[in-house]
Formats: sequence, structure tokens, C-alpha cells
Amino acid sequence: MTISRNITAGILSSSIFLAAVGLLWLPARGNPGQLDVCPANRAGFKAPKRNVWAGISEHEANDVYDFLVKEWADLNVTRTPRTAYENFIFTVEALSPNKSDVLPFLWEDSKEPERWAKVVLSRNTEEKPQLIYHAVGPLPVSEATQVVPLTHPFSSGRNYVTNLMADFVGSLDFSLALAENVSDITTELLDAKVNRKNPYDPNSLQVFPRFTRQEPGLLIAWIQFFRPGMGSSGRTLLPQGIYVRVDATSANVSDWVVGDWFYNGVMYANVDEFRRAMRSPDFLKTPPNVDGPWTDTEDFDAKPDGRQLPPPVSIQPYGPRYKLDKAEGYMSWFGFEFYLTSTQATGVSLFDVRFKGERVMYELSLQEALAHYAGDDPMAGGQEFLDTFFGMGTNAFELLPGYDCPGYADYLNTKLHRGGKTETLPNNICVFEFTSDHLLSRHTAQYSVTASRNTYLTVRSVSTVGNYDYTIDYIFYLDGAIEVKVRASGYIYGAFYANNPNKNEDEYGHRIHDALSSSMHDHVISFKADLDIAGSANDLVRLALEPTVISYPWDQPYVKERNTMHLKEYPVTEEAGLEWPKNSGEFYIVYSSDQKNAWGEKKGYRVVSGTGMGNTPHLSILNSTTLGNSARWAEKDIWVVRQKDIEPRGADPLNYLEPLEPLIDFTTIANSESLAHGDTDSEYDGDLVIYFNVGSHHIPHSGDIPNTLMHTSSSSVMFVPHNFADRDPSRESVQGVRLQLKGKKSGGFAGWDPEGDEPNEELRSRGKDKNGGKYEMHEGANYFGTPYAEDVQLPLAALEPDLPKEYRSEEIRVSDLGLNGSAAGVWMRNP
Ligand SMILES: *[C@@H]1O[C@H](CO)[C@@H](O)[C@H](O)[C@H]1NC(C)=O
Ligand SMILES: *[C@@H]1O[C@H](CO)[C@@H](O)[C@H](O)[C@H]1NC(C)=O
Ligand SMILES: *[C@@H]1O[C@H](CO)[C@@H](O)[C@H](O)[C@H]1NC(C)=O
Ligand SMILES: *[C@@H]1O[C@H](CO)[C@@H](O)[C@H](O)[C@H]1NC(C)=O
Ligand SMILES: *[C@@H]1O[C@H](CO)[C@@H](O)[C@H](O)[C@H]1NC(C)=O
Ligand SMILES: *[C@@H]1O[C@H](CO)[C@@H](O)[C@H](O)[C@H]1NC(C)=O
Ligand SMILES: [Cu+2]
Repeated sequence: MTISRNITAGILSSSIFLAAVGLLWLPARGNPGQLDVCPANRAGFKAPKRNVWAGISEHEANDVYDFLVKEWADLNVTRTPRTAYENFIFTVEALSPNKSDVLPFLWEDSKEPERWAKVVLSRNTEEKPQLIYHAVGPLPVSEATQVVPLTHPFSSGRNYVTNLMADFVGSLDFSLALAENVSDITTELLDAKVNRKNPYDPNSLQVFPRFTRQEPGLLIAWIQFFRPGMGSSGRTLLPQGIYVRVDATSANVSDWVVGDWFYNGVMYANVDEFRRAMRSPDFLKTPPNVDGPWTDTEDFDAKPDGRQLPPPVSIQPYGPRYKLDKAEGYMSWFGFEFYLTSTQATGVSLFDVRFKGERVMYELSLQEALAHYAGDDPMAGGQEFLDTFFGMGTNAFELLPGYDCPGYADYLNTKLHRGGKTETLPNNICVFEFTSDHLLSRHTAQYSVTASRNTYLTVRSVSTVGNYDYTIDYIFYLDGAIEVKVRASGYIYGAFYANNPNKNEDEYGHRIHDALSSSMHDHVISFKADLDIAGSANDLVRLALEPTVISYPWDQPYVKERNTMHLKEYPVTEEAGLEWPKNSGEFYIVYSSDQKNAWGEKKGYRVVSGTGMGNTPHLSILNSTTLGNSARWAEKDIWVVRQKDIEPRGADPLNYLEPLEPLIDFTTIANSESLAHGDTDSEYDGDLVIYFNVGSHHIPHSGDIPNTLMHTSSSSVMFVPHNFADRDPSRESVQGVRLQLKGKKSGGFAGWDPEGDEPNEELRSRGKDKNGGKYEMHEGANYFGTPYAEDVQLPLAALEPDLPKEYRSEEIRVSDLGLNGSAAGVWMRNP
């Protein structure tokens, strides 16, 4: 028997499925379980409501372009620009609807919220090129449609930033010309020079600038040389030790002014001084950083014992147990239901997450991914990346079946509308169930042993932003827990290691090759969780475990006072940033303000630093000089703030361009407003939002060469039910077995009387399910849920997908972190 799998259609086509079911019908085996696959139901599965967060379709995008080209006729807006000095519509995407409009739609059958687009106008005909947000709506385009400046999400009240880098191509030409002008120096010190004809020439040079807006009227670029590392794209492992400062204040690259040079710890006021110094006999050289097999990511030749056998893999011969409405972006799995969508800046986000019919989260979404470096040289010393600027969604490329996701995963595509065109990113989100190698629960009792499998649902994407790949998972567990997990891999962004007597680089990392420093940095990745625990009115408390000394009457007269511990609850009464408690000595719990479980306890979810490499971090640097106010959210582990339509996001991708005057300054969101509600404060309804970080303090070491390993870079935050239900809700969904031990006495289960001939009726009735079914315990294995009961045969593709056939991308448009292809909006390619 074979089951074919179609990775794009995902769910098995029904004819194949029926054949499979026919073959795989399970024998009863004293267990009335049958294979409960119902392909018709799955195929017909539909989201209950429209996905109001869904991305803009190609058709909608085209209508918006047509509308704007007319509306902005006075700006001569072009759809696909041919030069850097045109005005064009950089991006078109969906404007997330206001929660205040969506809740009535979801819960009160009010009308669907208006659909609006968010567009970025790249305005380049003025002296200062700008990127400007507008809202266009309502859609579809009609008489009523208008274009208005989009300001409500931005604390600055502005809807624009100055574009540092409107003329990327010009700046690259400038940098290459600059490098060519000093080819005598680079040949002498680096044994390399620019080769415009052959970018693969290992002894050629590339140039990348790091821009800093020092003050409003001064834009500085530090330009560093790199070897190309084209073979494996290990360019960021190949920084070279020459740096040059350029005054890049003018929007016209022709007016840029070359300034100081930096080499081996010494500053030179200009290139002539640098040349003079080079010729002096006491000039100190340091070895260059040369490419070689050490940057290769694979070793095809090694044959250690064991590598000749393929490793174990996970299979799913009967198809998935979730239901997925691909068209709408809606899923259902063992009580969880949610919508998903993707945006260019932030990638995949989830909305209206419910568990067993109750509200848990309105929104769960990435906000920003910061990598902040430190170092003794002008590049590493001021370097930081806010990766939504490059686009966590824009750079979420096709996933590798069987490797990024199990061979049986389902895939979704996303569409990007940029520079007048629509691009599809195929198969860049996967969803799959996975059974962990460890159980969810187990117990060995006197006469039986019972085990419950830990099967969970994962929604995964990978954003490759330049050198780094972020694998981002949203994971759902049968008990109602939700995990957000990020793992980084790819090439580190190393710093040049100047091997001089000072060895200043040792203060910022380890030496990991001839002339490479591992360059310490912090990864702080922000997510928003708009928790609505059993409704919108919620409270955050810190439930502390505190040591105490108590005198108990039952201890007397022997123990006067007992050293012990007890619980103390501290409500968080105003917007605040918190750090994870020392010794995990507090539980951060978001409680429903009014909904209780059967025991009178408030329904809650705990927010906790989850699984991975140590606790999730916040930024080590205080008041980062480079960041200014652009990423204040990175300074604490977890924040609680009021939910507001005017504060939909904690960060904006364009913050990267104006860090000192960002569009969104997080301190204006977390600004100590009261969280009291109910009687005391009628203007606030108790709807709170949590912002939290995952990431790592990354001190790369020799093992990060060639690539950072995911087990060292993973971190997560979990949302775990805390008194949410009356007992563990996974019992009714979990798959497992109770094995009665050999011998007569098989007791311990409700309804099984080990001693008597007749089952004890009272106990037995407890074994009945709600619908009056009566499971009768028997000797041997008692399965809950349907187990495997026959051999399965699988096609090779279930074990090793046919990658050349299944992988669709021809060429990946990588972002080089030099602003080309970033939100700075360059005229990317010739139309
Ligand atoms: C638009 O084009 C017209 C005609 O070429 C020109 O006169 C005008 O200055 C342009 N406007 C802008 C804003 O570039
Ligand atoms: C969303 O809410 C903001 C703030 O109240 C408002 O300015 C904006 O117009 C609303 N958007 C829509 C589409 O109604
Ligand atoms: C390179 O040298 C040429 C000729 O001297 C000069 O015109 C040009 O400005 C220089 N370019 C840079 C970027 O230094
Ligand atoms: C940039 O400046 C150069 C020299 O100052 C000038 O020739 C050129 O026209 C300018 N380009 C633009 C687009 O203004
Ligand atoms: C950071 O800035 C805050 C607010 O301006 C100030 O109170 C604090 O002392 C600063 N810390 C450092 C280390 O600069
Ligand atoms: C910029 O990136 C685009 C892809 O987005 C590429 O086609 C183009 O060649 C790049 N331009 C330069 C100058 O590197
Ligand atoms: Cu890192």
C-alpha cells in the first residue's frame, strides 16, 4: 500500500485517501476504535468567519496601484521605478483592522470591519527622500475610497521617515570607486582589490556601509571592506580590517565626502596620511582575513561510523488530525482554533486564538528582531540591526520539506506586493503535528502502567535576514499551552580580529580564526501577545513564593517557629516592564477579571520563560547610543500595557532609519498608565497586552564556525494554562495506552474491579463518557485514541522528499543588510 502526498495541496486528495482508509481499517481487537479519518469533513472545512487580517490579494493590490497612480498624479508616481529619483509606491499590504471593530464582528455578529491597505510611498523628488505611510480604503476601491496619511499607529504623530538610502546603487558605486581608488593599499594590506567583473573572485573586495544619524543634520557612514565569500555566502565571516568614514548627509551621492581611515587600531585623518604611515618602517601590519574551506557549511567527505545509515524520521501515514482552511488561513486542532496571516515586516502572526471555545489571545505576533553588537572597531562598535526593516516576512523563503518541516507537513504561501509587482513566496509557512520523543504524562501503578503521548501542533516559518536564519515556531500543546520559540542559525556577523599587541577584540568576543573575532551581540526578539483570557478584561499578577517564618498551633509545643514558604500575590497595577524573577521565584499570571473555574479560582494563563538555552534575555546595553529610542522594548523581559487601537504595534520597521526620532517610541506605550479597571477607572476596560522577548546573549565561539547551531541559540516563552479549566483538558484529546500488568489484579481504574466477579457498578459508572458510552477495561493494552495496528508501507517521498522536484524557488532574493532590498525602498531591479 502506498499513500501519496502532495505537498502543495497538503491534505491528501479524497480518492487516494479513501483507498488508504480501505486498506488501513483497523481490526477491532477488543477495542472498538476505528480509524477516524473523515476526508470529506476536512476538505469541506471552512473558517467560521472571514479572516479580516488576511493579506492583500494581487487583484486588490493592482486596484490600489491604479487608484494611487491617479490620486497622486501630481507626484508623477510610478508603479515600477526606473531610477532612484522617482516617486513610487514601495509596498502595498493590508492594514490590520482595529480590534474595536473586529471584536463586535467576531462576537456580536456585527458587520465585517472595513478593509484598508497600508502603503509606503517612496518620495524621492524632494531634497530629502522620504518613506511615507498612507492608508487606502475602504476596499474594494470605489467612490468612497480615499487615501489618507496613516498616523494613528505612530506615537511620533508623523507618518514618514527620511530615507537614508534612496540611492542604493549610487552608494554602492561610490563605495566601490572609493575602494578602487585605494587598490594599492588594499593589495598591500589585504592582498585583495575590487573586481567588478567577477564577484566570485575570492581575492576581490566588497564594501558595506553602516549608517548612523549622528544628529539631524549629519549622517555618517562607516564603510568596511569584506571578502565576498560567494561560494557559501559566508561574507559576514570575512570582514577586512580597513574602515573609512564618509559624510553621507547629502541625498545626492555625488556630494558625499570621504573622511578618516581606521586600520589596526589607528585612525588616519585622510587617505594620504594612511599611505604615508604605510610606507614608514615602523608601520604595524596585521594578517588579513582570508576565505577557505573553513567557511564551508558542509563536509561531504567525512565518513564517521554511522553516517552511512539514514537517521530516524517522523511519519504520518494516516494524514493529519488538524483541519486547515488554506484559503482563509484558519486552523482547528484538538480544541485550538485560530486565524493566521503574514505581513512583510513581521512574518506570521496569529489571531483570535481560542481553546475549547474560550478566548485565549486576540493576537500573537512578532514585532521586531534586534541584533545589537559591540566591538572595538567602527563597524562592530556601533552595529545593530532591526530586522523587520529588511522584512521578516519579505525574507521568509521556501521551506525545505523533510528538513525544515517533517516530510508530511502542509505548506502555505505568502504574497508580497512591492515595487509595483506581486511576488509569491511559495511554501514558506508549514504546519504539522509532531509527536515528541517524551511523553506528556505517565504513571506506573501497582497493576498498570499508563502513558500519554505528547503530540503538538507547530506553525513554522524561517526568516533569513542576510546572514542569519530565524526559525520561528508557534506551538500548541494538548493541555492548552502555547509556546513561541525562535532558533537562530546561519553565519555570525564576525568582526575583524586585529592581531596586534593590544588585542582589544578580546574584550568583545573570542578569536575564532586567523583574523576573525566572534563579536559578541545580543539577539532580542519582541513579540506581542494580546491576551484575552476568557474575555478581554484581564489582570496581571505576580504570584510570589516567599520564604517565611510561621508559628503553627499544631507545631506546639515542640516547634516554636517553622522556617517555611508561602504564596503572596502582587497585582501589577500600572503599565510596566518586568524582568524574569530571580530563582523563578514568581509566577506571572494573567487572570480573567471575572471568569472563574469550578473551584472559584480565576481562570488564568501563566507567562513563563520556556524551553531553550537559559532564560530569555533582554538587551545588556543600557541606553544604547545607536538605538536611541527606537527599541526601548528590548530593555526588559516582559511588558504589560493597555490595549489601544492607536498602539497596535510596539515597533515599526522604519524605526531603523530614524532611531533618535522613531515613528514608534515604546516608552510612550509603556508609560505607567493605570491598569485598574472596573469601578475605579471607567475609561479603561481591563484589556491588556503583553510584550515579551525571546533571543540570546550570543557570544559565538569556535563552534559557531561555520554556522550557529540551533540548539545553542533557541529560546522560548510559553503561555501555560493556570486554573484555566477545572482539570487537565488534555485528557480528552491525548493519545496513549494503559497497560494492565500481567496477573489477576488489574485494579485502580474507575470501572475495573480487580477482586469481584462483577465490576463495581459505582466505579464503573465513572468510566462512562458523557454520551453514555461505556468503555470497558480489559486485560492487556487499553488504548485511548486509535493506535497503529497494522504494518504501514510508505513511499520513499514520505521519508526523503524528492527535493529537486518539490522545491519551487529558482533563485532566492537575499537581503545583504546593505539596505538593498530593505524597507529603504530602492529601485530594486530593472523593470
Ligand atoms: C511631474 O512631471 C511633470 C512633467 O514632466 C513635471 O513638470 C513635474 O515637475 C513633475 N512633478 C514632480 C513632483 O516630480
Ligand atoms: C482605527 O482606530 C484609529 C484610532 O481610533 C482611527 O484613527 C482609525 O481611523 C481607525 N481605523 C479604521 C479603519 O477605522
Ligand atoms: C576616486 O578617485 C577619483 C579620481 O581621483 C575621484 O574623482 C573620485 O572622487 C574618487 N572617488 C572616491 C569615492 O573617493
Ligand atoms: C548630484 O550632484 C551632481 C554634482 O553635484 C549633479 O551633477 C547631479 O545632477 C546631482 N544629481 C541629482 C539627481 O540631483
Ligand atoms: C539611561 O537613561 C535613563 C533615562 O534617561 C537614565 O535614568 C539612566 O541613568 C541611563 N542609564 C545609563 C546607564 O546611561
Ligand atoms: C539589489 O537587490 C536586487 C534584488 O532584490 C538585485 O536584483 C539587485 O541586483 C541588487 N542591486 C545591487 C546593486 O546589488
Ligand atoms: Cu548571533
